[in-house]
Amino acid sequence: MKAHYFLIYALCIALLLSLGDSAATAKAGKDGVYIVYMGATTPQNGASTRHKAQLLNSVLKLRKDAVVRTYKYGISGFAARLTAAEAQSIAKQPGVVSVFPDAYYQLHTTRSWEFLKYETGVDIYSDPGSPGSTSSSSHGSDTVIGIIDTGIWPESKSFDAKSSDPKLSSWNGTCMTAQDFTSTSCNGKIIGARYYNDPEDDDDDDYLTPRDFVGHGTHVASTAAGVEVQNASYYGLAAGTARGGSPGSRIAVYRVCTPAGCRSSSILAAFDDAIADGVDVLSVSLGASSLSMPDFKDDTISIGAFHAVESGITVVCSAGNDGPDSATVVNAAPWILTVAATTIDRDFESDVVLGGGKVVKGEAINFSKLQKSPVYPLMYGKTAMKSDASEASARNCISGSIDKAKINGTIVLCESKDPGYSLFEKEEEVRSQGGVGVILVDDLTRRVASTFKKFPAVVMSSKDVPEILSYINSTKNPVATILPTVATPKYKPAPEIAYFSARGPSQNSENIIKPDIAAPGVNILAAWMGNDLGGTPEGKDPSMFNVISGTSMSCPHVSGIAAVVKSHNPSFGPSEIKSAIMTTASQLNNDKSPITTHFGATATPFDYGAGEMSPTAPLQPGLVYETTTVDYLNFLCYHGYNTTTIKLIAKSIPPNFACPNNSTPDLISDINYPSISVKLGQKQSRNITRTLTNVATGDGDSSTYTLSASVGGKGVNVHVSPSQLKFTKSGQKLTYYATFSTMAGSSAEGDVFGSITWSSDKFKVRTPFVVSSS
Ligand SMILES: *[C@@H]1O[C@H](CO)[C@@H](O)[C@H](O)[C@H]1NC(C)=O
Ligand SMILES: *[C@@H]1O[C@H](CO)[C@@H](O)[C@H](O)[C@H]1NC(C)=O
Ligand SMILES: *[C@@H]1O[C@H](CO)[C@@H](O)[C@H](O)[C@H]1NC(C)=O
Ligand SMILES: *[C@@H]1O[C@H](CO)[C@@H](O)[C@H](O)[C@H]1NC(C)=O
Ligand SMILES: *[C@@H]1O[C@H](CO)[C@@H](O)[C@H](O)[C@H]1NC(C)=O
Ligand SMILES: *[C@@H]1O[C@H](CO)[C@@H](O)[C@H](O)[C@H]1NC(C)=O
Ligand SMILES: *[C@@H]1O[C@H](CO)[C@@H](O)[C@H](O)[C@H]1NC(C)=O
Ligand SMILES: CC(=O)N[C@H]1CO[C@H](CO)[C@@H](O)[C@@H]1O
Repeated sequence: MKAHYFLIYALCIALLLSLGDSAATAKAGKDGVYIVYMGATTPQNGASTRHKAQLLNSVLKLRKDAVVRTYKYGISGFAARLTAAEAQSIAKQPGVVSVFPDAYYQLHTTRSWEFLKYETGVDIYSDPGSPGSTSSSSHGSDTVIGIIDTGIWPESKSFDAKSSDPKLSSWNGTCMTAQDFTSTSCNGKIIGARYYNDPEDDDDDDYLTPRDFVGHGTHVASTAAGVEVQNASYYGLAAGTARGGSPGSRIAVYRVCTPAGCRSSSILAAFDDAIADGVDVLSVSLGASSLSMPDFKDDTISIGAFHAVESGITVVCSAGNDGPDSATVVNAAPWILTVAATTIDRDFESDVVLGGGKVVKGEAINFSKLQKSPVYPLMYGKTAMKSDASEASARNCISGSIDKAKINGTIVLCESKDPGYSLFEKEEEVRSQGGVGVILVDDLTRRVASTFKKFPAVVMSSKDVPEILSYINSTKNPVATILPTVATPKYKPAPEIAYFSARGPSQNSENIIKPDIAAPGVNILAAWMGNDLGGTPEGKDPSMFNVISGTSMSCPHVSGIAAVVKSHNPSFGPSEIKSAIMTTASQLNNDKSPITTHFGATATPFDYGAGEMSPTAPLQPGLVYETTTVDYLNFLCYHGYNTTTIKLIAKSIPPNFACPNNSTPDLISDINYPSISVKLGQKQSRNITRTLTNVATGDGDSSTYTLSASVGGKGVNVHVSPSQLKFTKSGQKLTYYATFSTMAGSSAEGDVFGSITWSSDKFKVRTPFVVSSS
């Protein structure tokens, strides 16, 4: 043991010396797997290839099994077991952009990964039918959607192949097989499958397969590209036809997560492979935590997405579930299409009937067998207090606070004044102490169906509690029952921003609005795995569909539509597809009122970007904002990277490219992005440039667009010039200027939102903006 350590120490010194860097000192950071990112693979650039070979050699000399992964197709670099000191030393070598520890990224379901593990399952999805229902299933068969996730359950009906599907000549991927995943699992609908082992998980051997042992990846894949399946339901609930946003698209699976988590080194390998395989769209429903948000060059999703987008792949990512706090959005690089989550017009209603017949509405999914008439004693948690517990804990039904003798056979009402405890812990307390049902109070999750399976549980808003309490007070023997869950359609208002959906502005760059777009992510019904790991209720067979929530679920809705847009407009690159989806979004709900947040406030671009995605309008956007690779490189300049670093990152770069000498984050506002974020600060005004490209063909190609601009707050003015854009042919570009200024005499405070809309007789092209004065 000692000798072994000594050897490593000696080699470590040798490395430091051979790399010629005696100044390197170990900063905070642990020994472990590090990702060494070396920018783009540029075969024409001999220096980069040579640097990588030299570095790999010196790392292999350290420990012969040090290198756990190499990136080579679209991304240059490797992942290796290193000490913190070695990692620091490597970071200073020529050709290296960044070195950062391999980390676990989280799936963006509303329940934490820990909970999924603990409960083995459930609680994710929505209705793939709703947004894509207008796209013809014959379309999109020429597109491939790559899913970077937990794998797939290939036997699901959602992935049935059609014999008419032609072979895709452009496809360069592979189908990695395993004992439980044979070559027939790649059936023409699923055309690629890869898996990545976890370099630091010893139990990983069970997961050397593309098969899904979590359910999340199957759900995401079927939402993006599932074929039509009739009679889909979750044990009879939400019954209907399930289909993905682009039912004709092929699916390529990149299984980077195991039940232990999703390794960022694996995620980067999946991006690298997907670039070589030839996918059109990548759907990524996971990300780093908003609490430890890495910068762009230390985040494998940001890095992988940059190279994918440079290769023409549209990358769609979930915004994260750390809302509703401000500045929680992740996956916020400008080359990513970042997706927030909204509710759909379906409620999973489970009502409480009080003695006397009064009905109080709640929400949940449960599988118990209570009678329909209110015959069960109803008790307030406080009344069931154990003698040694505090009143506050009993009111909230916190573990150990409820007296078994008091609640036998009763339904218990538990408040939620203690956010430290989950609804499931409270349900567990009542269930384990002999209650027959539980009424939980939670204003946030009221519209998000929690699945309690075996136990009658219902979640309701705090505004309904006084009614129940006064009923309990008014009678000597209060009784109640909990009714079966029914899925009620046409719920209004919808959409609404889901409480958990992560909010802008981005911590990394306030001068780009994030998220970009919103899509359904609450109570989504989609395919599930056919084993018992997914939380099968007692006494039931596994359901091949499940209802779960999260930005994980909204992301593939957008991925599906991105594939349909690509199929209809093969010449569109990722930025045109993004622009088409953003400029055609809607800001109204099914009451024809402005979409609101969960709390009833009018939603802003920091909640939903450009708005709720339209499933059809993006197919013909009229005009688009093109954002080029050079725009993204300028973004990196303004963000603070230097020319040397940026030249490593880009695959193709104009020979004379240099960061402007006056690079500041303020200049980011001028990047040709489909939304506008301006910081006025002490400045009186700021003049922004945008360029639109005419992509209409046929008789729409010669159109005049007229301007309308609106400002939703006080103290800020916007002046746009010119006020008309006259396009005479397809492909033509025209520029406009928008000048934002503070109004004389008024002091604008905080953020002022608004929009600039260009309308022709056929198309409407809307661009949201935010002006922040602080
Ligand atoms: C759907 O379910 C209903 C009732 O369970 C049944 O009558 C019908 O045949 C089913 N349809 C299909 C296509 O399976
Ligand atoms: C196809 O994939 C292989 C590796 O899997 C790669 O070497 C090759 O460059 C890829 N071809 C294209 C056209 O990307
Ligand atoms: C709970 O009530 C049932 C009958 O309703 C009874 O059989 C059981 O013994 C009671 N348990 C306790 C712990 O009081
Ligand atoms: C119920 O009665 C208790 C006292 O018995 C009182 O503190 C409480 O405010 C009453 N609640 C309602 C909703 O009337
Ligand atoms: C560019 O930035 C990198 C990383 O911050 C730094 O190591 C390098 O010295 C810089 N190069 C120049 C020319 O400033
Ligand atoms: C930046 O400044 C240097 C000298 O300080 C000058 O040589 C160079 O041309 C400038 N570059 C740009 C893009 O203005
Ligand atoms: C904004 O900038 C453009 C180009 O520099 C210029 O033509 C235009 O007059 C400016 N507008 C205002 C109001 O300053
Ligand atoms: C979906 C489902 O099975 N819901 C059940 C919820 O609980 C009631 C009884 O309280 C059952 O009747 C429902 O079937």
